[in-house]
Amino acid sequence: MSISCIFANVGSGGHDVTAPDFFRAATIFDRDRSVIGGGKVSLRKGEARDVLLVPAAGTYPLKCGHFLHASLGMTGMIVVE
Ligand SMILES: [Cu+2]
Repeated sequence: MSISCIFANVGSGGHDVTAPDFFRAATIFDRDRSVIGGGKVSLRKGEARDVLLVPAAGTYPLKCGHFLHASLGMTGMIVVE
């Protein structure tokens, strides 16, 4: 089953969703391959990106890859059941 993942940055600066294991395990539709670079989706302030994919079951870590952002708490987990 494919899902549409909406990544939205409502913060005051740039951020990304770095989850290389999640994106590597998922089937990414051709139209959205260019959105995911280096296992992450980069978002400018106020930007949102819609990515259509088929996720693989598992638990995957995610973080913001910007300098010090993960240490400020921008981390999480993606759980696909
Ligand atoms: Cu960040």
